[in-house]
Amino acid sequence: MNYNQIAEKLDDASYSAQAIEQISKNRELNLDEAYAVQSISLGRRYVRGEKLVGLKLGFTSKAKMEQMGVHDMIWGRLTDRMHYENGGELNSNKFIHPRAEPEIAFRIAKDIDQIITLDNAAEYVDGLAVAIEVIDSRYQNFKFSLEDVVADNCSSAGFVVGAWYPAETNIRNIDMVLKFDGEVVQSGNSDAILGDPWESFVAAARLARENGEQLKAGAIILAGAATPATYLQPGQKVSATAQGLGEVFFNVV
Ligand code: OOG
Ligand code: MG
Repeated sequence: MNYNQIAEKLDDASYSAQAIEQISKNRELNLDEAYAVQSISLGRRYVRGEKLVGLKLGFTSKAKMEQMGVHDMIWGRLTDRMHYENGGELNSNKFIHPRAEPEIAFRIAKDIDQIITLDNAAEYVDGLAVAIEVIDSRYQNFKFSLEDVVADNCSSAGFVVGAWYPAETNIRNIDMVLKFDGEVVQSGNSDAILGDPWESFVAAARLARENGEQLKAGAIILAGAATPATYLQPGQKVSATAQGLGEVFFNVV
């Protein structure tokens, strides 16, 4: 299989919500090749009219790396079709085996036109929010190598963002909780995310620049989950809170 064929296979799996065998079972991809496949598969979404709205980082916490058995940070692309309203419904038929994880979202204030460091990062952010990411690996049993998951756009499938708070709001060392029907299913602290979620923002800006993705005003960055992810079931109310950032939720139907 060439890159186009792999991208098509992954995109079809996502579109039809049908799991496929891990690419690595039949074809070795290195990391650069896996990102090339991701980029081609996103191209198919753009052709269908989807718009790039931001980037997400993955495996920025030990909790996530250990849950999934991988060892490195990854990044993927978010489109408008993956965005769900706070308080809205998520149709489980559109997913294979969705999981939820609590996240912190950044909203970009102005086009990023220089190298971002911890010192200038806040200038480029006009909103911070608690978010829930819905991940849905296109691979059977939610199992993959690092290259598999990168080719699969890092399992990106959905995201819901809470109310935006000012960029000055503290997001360091805050408690983060994921609840199903009001019961805590995951809890952690934002310092699990690279020691400081702002480091994720800096990393996302660097990765975007290195990969020719322009981060424009209004774009959203997901910093990566602070806790492992949990499988969703129809009928659940899924909510997340982050200390000082309020709550975000959706209902699974
Ligand atoms: C890959 C996505 C990882 C995160 O926040 O660490 C991720 C996966 O676990 O399927 O989104
Ligand atoms: Mg995530």
